[in-house]
Amino acid sequence: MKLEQSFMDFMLHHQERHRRSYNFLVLLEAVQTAAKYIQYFYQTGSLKNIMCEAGFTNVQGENVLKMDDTADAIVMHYLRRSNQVICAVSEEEPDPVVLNEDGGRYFIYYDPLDGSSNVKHNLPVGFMFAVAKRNLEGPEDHHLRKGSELRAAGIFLIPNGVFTLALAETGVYRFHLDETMTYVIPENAERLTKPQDPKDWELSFNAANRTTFAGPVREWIAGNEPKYAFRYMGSLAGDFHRLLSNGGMFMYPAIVNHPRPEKNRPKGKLRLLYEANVAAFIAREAGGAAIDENGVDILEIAPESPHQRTALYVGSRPLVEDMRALLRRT
Ligand code: AHM
Ligand code: MG
Repeated sequence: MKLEQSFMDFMLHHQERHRRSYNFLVLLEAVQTAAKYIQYFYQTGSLKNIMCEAGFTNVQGENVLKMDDTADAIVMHYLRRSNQVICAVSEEEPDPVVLNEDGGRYFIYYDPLDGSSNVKHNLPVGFMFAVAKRNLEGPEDHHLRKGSELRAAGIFLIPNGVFTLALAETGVYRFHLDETMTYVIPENAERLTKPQDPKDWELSFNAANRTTFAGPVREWIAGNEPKYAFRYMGSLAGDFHRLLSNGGMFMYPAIVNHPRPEKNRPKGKLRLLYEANVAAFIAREAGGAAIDENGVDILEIAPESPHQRTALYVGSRPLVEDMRALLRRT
């Protein structure tokens, strides 16, 4: 009988090897417990009639689904119970939520259910999160942290039961849910940091928006599109998941040429703290890169507000650098 290594066993040994605290372990235990509940509710969501709209909008003016609300309540509950979190920023909460002001050690930024348009079809969505540590040396300043200060970021792909975790200066690991709802790391796990073969690279963006992109981006697409396969699921969590294995580039550029100017999104669509930073941090640990519309590293953007948006180009370094050169030329 072959028994795989569980996620908690992996983390315990990782923390001990690097002489790190168990607090982080407790936090991740809360995060993975929340992910399993989201998984369960998502799998049976159509039967519970929670895959539909909740009847209100969030702080960003988007229609909230009952499932969004359920997922957020689950995550917040387990984060609060963990006692490890000083403050949490959620896509579904208007303001950062203070959970354990005195005893908490971590900041967490999360999107409990990324890829809303997939929900009513039961297609893949993601619970995405990023973790930064409080200032242990001096008084806590409560500032939103830059991506370069993150200690970890991860994506639970739901309902597929796959969990990708990047740990600072350590690498990227992938876990799968087994028969007992335990995340395990298969013995023959694929290495996500290996250089990918350019013949497998894929491009991923919403092709319906292509005429609305800035000139350099359209130029890049025209020159590169024929060379690669094209895949788009409409969920960053799912699309980025593919790229981690195959390589290539996911992009959600700024929308600047929409025929209806009110539909322009000069700052992009995706949120910096709990979408772009999560992908950018994982990409960095896997050897890739991520930039915004000005060619600035996503991880170097100093956040000014919890729900700030950014354009995003993330994936294999040669493609991202190529795009950076074009964006910087203008
Ligand atoms: P959400 O957080 O409301 O689900 O929106 C974010 C999602 C990303 O997962 C995805 O990459 C993008 O929005 C898809 O947008 P579009 O439907 O415009 O292609
Ligand atoms: Mg989202």
